[in-house]
Amino acid sequence: MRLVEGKVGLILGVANDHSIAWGIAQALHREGAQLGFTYVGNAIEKRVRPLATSLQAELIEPCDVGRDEDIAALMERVRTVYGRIDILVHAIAFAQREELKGEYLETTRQGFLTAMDISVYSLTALVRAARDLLAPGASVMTLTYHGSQQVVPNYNVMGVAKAALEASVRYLAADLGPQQIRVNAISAGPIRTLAASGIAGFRTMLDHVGEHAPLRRNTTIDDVGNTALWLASDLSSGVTGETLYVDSGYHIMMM
Ligand code: 0WD
Repeated sequence: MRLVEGKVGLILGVANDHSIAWGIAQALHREGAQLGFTYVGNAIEKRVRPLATSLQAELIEPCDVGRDEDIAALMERVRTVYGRIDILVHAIAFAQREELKGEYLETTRQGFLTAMDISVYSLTALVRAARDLLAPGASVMTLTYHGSQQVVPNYNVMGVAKAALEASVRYLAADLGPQQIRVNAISAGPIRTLAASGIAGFRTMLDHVGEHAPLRRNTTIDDVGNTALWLASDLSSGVTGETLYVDSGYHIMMM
């Protein structure tokens, strides 16, 4: 019996084959999950469709998580195609490029609200809309980064957003626990993806972590995928409201 055999997973946040969500999708597929995918915009659709099709996805739908009507339409499709959700993966974040360099102090109101809306509120919006589709035993997960806890140069408003995201995970876990639905975050080490390329000095960060992390290497999307698989499976049945680090141990280091 494979680890997530027969479970239905909905994955938001595959942009290409470097995406963390793609590492998660591959691990879930390998262990028997049926997967649905979303994309935002035509350029991303061109990349997501072939990837999703290669994993026999029955559902490939557009969804801009900044739009409630998109989220509602997505959940109606999920209801028709699968009738339930066992695994919900939120691997989405967005901040304007100009917010991801220089001083946090220079964050604009609009930049702050956009980062919060797309990177934080979207998880709550999705879970709200999916509430009656989430089956008992379901696992919801999101992706975060240690810039939520300590100051990482240039991460700025996204660090503030990730702190709010991690708090949202705890509140959602408390709300949904009585229905036996679990909500957790994976705090990944830096990985070279489309989203990461927007952060000033990302290359330097990657090199530093690779040299100084306890495991002396950077995190891969397979590392994250395998932890996500554990969170999605019943092996983690007692774990909710947690932020799990998958970062080669980097966050335990000081000097
Ligand atoms: O180092 C890293 N790459 C880390 C990423 C370390 C720790 C955490 N993370 C987080 C990110 O903050 C994000 O929450 O992992 C999550 C996934 O990010 P990723 O895999 O690094 O990046 P990417 O492959 O770019 O996927 C994120 C996608 C978007 O890509 P682009 O680059 O086009 O913005 O999120 C999606 C989009 O596909 N996205 C949206 N989806 C729906 N509605 C929206 C939106 N409004 N905006 C962005």
